[in-house]
Amino acid sequence: MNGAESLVRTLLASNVDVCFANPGTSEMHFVAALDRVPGMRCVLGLFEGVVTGAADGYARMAGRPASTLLHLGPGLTNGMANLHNARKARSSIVNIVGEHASDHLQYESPLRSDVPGAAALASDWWRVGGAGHGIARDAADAVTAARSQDGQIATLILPADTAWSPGGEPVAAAEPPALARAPAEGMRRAVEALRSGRRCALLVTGLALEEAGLPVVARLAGAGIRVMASQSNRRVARGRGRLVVPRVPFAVDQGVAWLAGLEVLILAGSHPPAAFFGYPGKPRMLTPAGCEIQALVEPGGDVLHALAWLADELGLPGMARPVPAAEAPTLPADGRLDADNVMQTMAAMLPEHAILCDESVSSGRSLFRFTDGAAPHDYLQITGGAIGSGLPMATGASVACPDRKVVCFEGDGSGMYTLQALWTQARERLDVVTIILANRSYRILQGELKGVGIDQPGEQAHRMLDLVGPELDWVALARGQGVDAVAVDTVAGLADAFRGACARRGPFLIEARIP
Ligand SMILES: Cc1ncc(C[n+]2csc(CCOP(=O)(O)OP(=O)(O)O)c2C)c(N)n1
Repeated sequence: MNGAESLVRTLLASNVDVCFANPGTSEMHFVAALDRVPGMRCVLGLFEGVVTGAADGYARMAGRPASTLLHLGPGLTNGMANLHNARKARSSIVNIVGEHASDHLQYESPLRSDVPGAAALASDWWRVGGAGHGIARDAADAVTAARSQDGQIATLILPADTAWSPGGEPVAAAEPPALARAPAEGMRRAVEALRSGRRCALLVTGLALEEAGLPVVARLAGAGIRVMASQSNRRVARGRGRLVVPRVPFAVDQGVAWLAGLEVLILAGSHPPAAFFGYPGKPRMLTPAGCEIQALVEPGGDVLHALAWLADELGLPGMARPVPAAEAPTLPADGRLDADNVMQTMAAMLPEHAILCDESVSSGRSLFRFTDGAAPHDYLQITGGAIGSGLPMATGASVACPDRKVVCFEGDGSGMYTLQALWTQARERLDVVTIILANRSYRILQGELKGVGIDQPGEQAHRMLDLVGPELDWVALARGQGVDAVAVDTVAGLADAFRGACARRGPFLIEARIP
């Protein structure tokens, strides 16, 4: 057994049985091992951003890591933006990055680069494999690291000679250490604040917003405690019957207004709510000046334990009252499509237990308003602000949950970063419906330009922010990759197209033409 085979067997023994891949020469022994060792589902992505974004979507829905296979420094850095998004989500990923043979690295060959330096950019754990531990131990450690602290990015750099040299016996990854619990001092301060009569809020994220976490959150919210969710979260259980946990608004002014008057913010697994960007003359933090910020439990810690403990300490009943019913969305009147009626139509038609992947950018402002009372679903969003996340995320989510319909809202600008994900969806016959919000612009950036004080953009600025001349033909772009597609510009057209897409399995794309 060579090192590559030992590595694959170790991944399988550690319950990592999907590999999103874009290989090259340095990974050929690994590729060959995939043939010799049955059990690994290999999914080819035609750009590394697809590979890493799919691994992110997979981890969010499967609750365990997939592996990726990436080609040296350039392959890893091509996949960096979605690794960054995944890291912000605390998704669990094991990257295997090929590297030159150890005795070849001394030469200035074309693909030689600083792979550990690149790995450090978006990994919580990384190691050059084969140096002392044996590749099986390295791989097992990588899996344990990826599963630690509620999800991390682990990158194992695999020198080619390590892959072709004899490998040791495969091992199974050790269980990750238990999640860190809230310290008693933090708990005491939180209880004291909540009992003090000061205006307090609890900011939650992570597992608190998933199906198993919401009842714990409901105990607190049901007792009148103001509970809010971070602006971006890994996965949120939403829709009919589920507690609505309002999110900190995206826009600075809205966020500041929303948090105005707050005296204590208690963080449960979340970071303090900073503005997305620093703008001239605007605050950097959304909380009011003087607001006390307390950490009940750190990011990556045991949020569910902390919240349940807090509810117990406050003497709250074990079961919350039933969640107040949100209004069920209805189909809007027929007419020309716009961003809001797309969201309303889709909310009204969302299939039960769909997975909703959201990279709608400026078009999705009303999404939550309409989907609060939609059919129960899981909501996945871009978490690190690096666009190009939606189509790959939908791809990976569908690999993790083949029996659930995946619906992906995708901006036309963001979609172009990683549109090759459609080819993977076609090849793997994934049940994903993509709705392209075709407004032919980087609409959000047009607003951002105003936000930094430019009211009269010139010709150059216009040309940097619109997507015309030529217009993107998403139906052709999809069909050219094996995904059937249709363009619509009315509510009735969208409803018809989506009904058709739901009546069948497999990928489908709807270009929703909006102003
Ligand atoms: C990797 C990366 N590059 C560039 C940006 C800057 N950026 C933010 S939004 C955006 C355009 C998004 O356009 P689209 O998806 O069409 O959504 P719209 O703004 O039209 O709603 C760009 C280029 C980014 N966030 N991430």
